[in-house]
Amino acid sequence: MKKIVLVLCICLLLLGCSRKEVTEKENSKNKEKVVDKVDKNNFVSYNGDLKVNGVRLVNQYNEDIQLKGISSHGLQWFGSFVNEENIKTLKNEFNSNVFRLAMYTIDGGYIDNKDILDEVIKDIDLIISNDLYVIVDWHILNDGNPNTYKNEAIEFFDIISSRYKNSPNIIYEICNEPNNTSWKEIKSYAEEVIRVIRKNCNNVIIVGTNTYSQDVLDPASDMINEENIMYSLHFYAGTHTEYLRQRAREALDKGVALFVSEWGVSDASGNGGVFFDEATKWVKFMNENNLSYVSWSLSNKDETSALLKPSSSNVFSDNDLSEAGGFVKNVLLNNID
Ligand code: DCB
Repeated sequence: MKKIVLVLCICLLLLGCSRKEVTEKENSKNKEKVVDKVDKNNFVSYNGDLKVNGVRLVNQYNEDIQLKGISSHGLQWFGSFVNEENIKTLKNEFNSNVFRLAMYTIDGGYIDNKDILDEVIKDIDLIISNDLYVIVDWHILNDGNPNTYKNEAIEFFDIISSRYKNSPNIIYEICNEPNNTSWKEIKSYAEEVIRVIRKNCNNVIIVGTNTYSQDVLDPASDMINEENIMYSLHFYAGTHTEYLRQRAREALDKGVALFVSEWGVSDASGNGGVFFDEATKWVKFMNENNLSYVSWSLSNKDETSALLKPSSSNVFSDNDLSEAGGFVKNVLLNNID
């Protein structure tokens, strides 16, 4: 009797092991299938929740990921360019996998007119329905110190992060370009806003740095002690050159995870140039370091950094691309390096 029980036990054990082997094989087969299927139509469905691992941005499988795309101009002025046709063009013809919504605080933005919240939500939904990542940018600029409108920022990010708490698509950019302030001020603002977002979700949060998001060495010695935090590096090729790339290299060496959430081929005013030689050096630098980048801006404003000609209507095609627009399209299609 005992023998029979023993044999039975061994049989069951063996059966269990071989079952496990089969499921493991099936799992790895399925994963291969998923990888095969990744294309622009299931970019977020495949990559899922993004994470920050050291200085690297990775997907849900811990694979390195590089986001590349375009930023809107101020939604209060050029919001009509964020529409279904244009988002599809950017995804299908520019290979963009991310779009940034620049919601100004003042100068006609959220602080001046809260109705813009409805537009932001509509735009986020449009971008999610196209399976792209979306950066929700609290676009401080003339307000310099992010603490100026900290309470409103907390209110805004609480609304958005509770509404989209289960959505892997969203990246939070909590202060576009602090200036004339200090890292101490920025960090204390960031910690408060991060606490509010973290009540709802663990999505990646980008924190701006002082001097229009150029002082990327500041966080190196005083990092924000939270998961999935990146720091923004912004550049305009006519103003920012090798010295800023060198600073970025040092910051990366010191463990500062960088995200280039804004860059342009113009000078720092958004106009002047174009500066394609310097921009090409930057693109090379970003690709070599697998940095994600987002170009300023999807608008037809009469300025060099605008990707569309002043004559362009709200729905654009190749003929509407400005010099900058043509260059940026080639960058996104990997034709420039
Ligand atoms: C940043 C801002 C962005 C700004 C661009 C280009 O500003 F994040 O809002 O965009 O870079 O300057 C420009 C638009 C203009 C608009 C103006 C004000 O292109 O059409 O009139 O915003 O809303 C920077 C970046 C770097 C520096 C200065 C600024 N810098 N800045 O290094 O000094 O003062 O706007």
